[in-house]
Amino acid sequence: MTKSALQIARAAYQPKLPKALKGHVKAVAGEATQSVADQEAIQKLFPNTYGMPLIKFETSSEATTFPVMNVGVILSGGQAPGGHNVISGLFDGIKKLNPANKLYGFILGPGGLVDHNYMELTADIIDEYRNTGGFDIIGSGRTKLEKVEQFEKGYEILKELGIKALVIIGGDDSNTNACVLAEYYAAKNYGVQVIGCPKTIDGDLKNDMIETSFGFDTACKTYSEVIGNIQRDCNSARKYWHFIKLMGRSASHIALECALQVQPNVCIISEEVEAKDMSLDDIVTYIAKVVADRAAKGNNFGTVLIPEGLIEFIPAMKRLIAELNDFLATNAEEFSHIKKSHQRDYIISKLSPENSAIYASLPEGVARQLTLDRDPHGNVQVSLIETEKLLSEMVATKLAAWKEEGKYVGKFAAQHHFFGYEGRCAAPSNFDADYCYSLGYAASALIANGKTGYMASVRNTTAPADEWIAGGVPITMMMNMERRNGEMKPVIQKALVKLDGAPFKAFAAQRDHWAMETDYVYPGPIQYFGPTEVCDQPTKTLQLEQAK
Ligand code: FBP
Repeated sequence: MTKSALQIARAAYQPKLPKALKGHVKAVAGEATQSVADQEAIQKLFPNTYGMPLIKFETSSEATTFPVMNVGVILSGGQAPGGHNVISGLFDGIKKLNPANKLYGFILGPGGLVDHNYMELTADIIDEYRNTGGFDIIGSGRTKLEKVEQFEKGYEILKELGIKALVIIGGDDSNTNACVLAEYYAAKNYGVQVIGCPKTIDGDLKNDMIETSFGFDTACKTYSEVIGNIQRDCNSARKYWHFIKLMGRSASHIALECALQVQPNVCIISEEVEAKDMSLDDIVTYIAKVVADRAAKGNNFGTVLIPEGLIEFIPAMKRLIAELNDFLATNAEEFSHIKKSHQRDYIISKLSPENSAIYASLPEGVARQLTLDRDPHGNVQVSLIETEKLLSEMVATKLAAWKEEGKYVGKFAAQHHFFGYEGRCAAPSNFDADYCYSLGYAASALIANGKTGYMASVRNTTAPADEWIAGGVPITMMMNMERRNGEMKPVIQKALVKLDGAPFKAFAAQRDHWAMETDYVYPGPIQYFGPTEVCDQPTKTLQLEQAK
């Protein structure tokens, strides 16, 4: 691998660990736990892993000897900065338990376990990847581990390699499946522990015990750097409105964090749109009003942040998409015979009056995306909808109408951006480098203590790393029952933006000021070397949530 100068210098960085994980470690059990909801149903489904206590690690004066055991690791789902450090923390942790322990990585996600596709991760390999972004050390994948046949196929290879513990690094769905697997292996007495680690740039795997998912910090800082650069460009040329869509499949944590970092003129929060039952037209009117008000002051420029998942949070759009899904599923044959040029009118004539009117109001390209691009289950691929273009086109139309009515005097020219993939494999910030290494190390301590069905946790993360609290949380504690594909399933509750939470309140208190004034903040690139206030700040979200 040809390395950049930063990669070479960064390889020497020694991630910080919480004090309790530095020497000999003992696990202290807390109170027994309960699931966040649906206790009876979850307990029934997880008789072997329900109700376990919270675990906190503390420094011990006694050294313990551990027998040799091999460990497996899987990276699951979308990439998030810091995954390599979870693996290096896990590697260093298990080698400290017993230098003869081996770590095996399953290739390209959970599929690697089922297909027996693996590699041993030796010290030389690990050293190549310390403090780097990406998941390329073993690759990732989105295969869902949920069927008994997959669990059994997995067990075959675990047994063959002498693997006694499996660490699954993933988001809410992957950790839900990790918990189901832990329960299955426990019920079968297979002697394989399963431990989860909280990953996703989306920031939606968090709760009272998991303060943040790893990767959120670096991804948001990367997006905020480029949004800041765009804002400076836009404040220099003063001729464009930039419509910027930000990744985050469902929750708006990324958009909100970026807004707190860069102070844009507009940021839409999907959870608020849903709570206020806003229509697409309400959102367009809100943006157009900011554009018109700024134009009245001679400012024909600005920035608009849009969360990726917005469309599905607009109640009326949700209803339209549901009707389209049903209609096209039952009338696929007839629809396939309609000439392309007549398809739009055909759909308009078939939908219910409310949905038909919304569909007719959509720009041609978006209407087409809603009827053409469907996933293998026949559903609209919402992430392919270019919401940033949809909104800017509709804002332009509204402004043109207002101009005719004499309500708007100004020029409107838009640029469009989508920031997502460029943040998922960035070199981890100091926060993510330390947090991930600590999570991996905590996972090794959970393994050493014979735990299964736990997620590694590191808390008190706005304090210096030395004071972080490492431990484990029973995954069943985070679960509730939700309807998935028509069936009630146990799943980890997804954390959406809380409208009564401190980060949203801080944003809502300032957004009117940011809309009218050009009060942009330019965060600049992530810094790895230098003053601690520049290099080690956690996200604004964490700082606001943890503020006492
Ligand atoms: P995870 O939840 O698996 O971490 O992935 C999150 C994410 O990055 C979303 O923000 C985005 O919508 C999605 O993955 C994109 O998925 P893909 O990489 O399959 O295009």
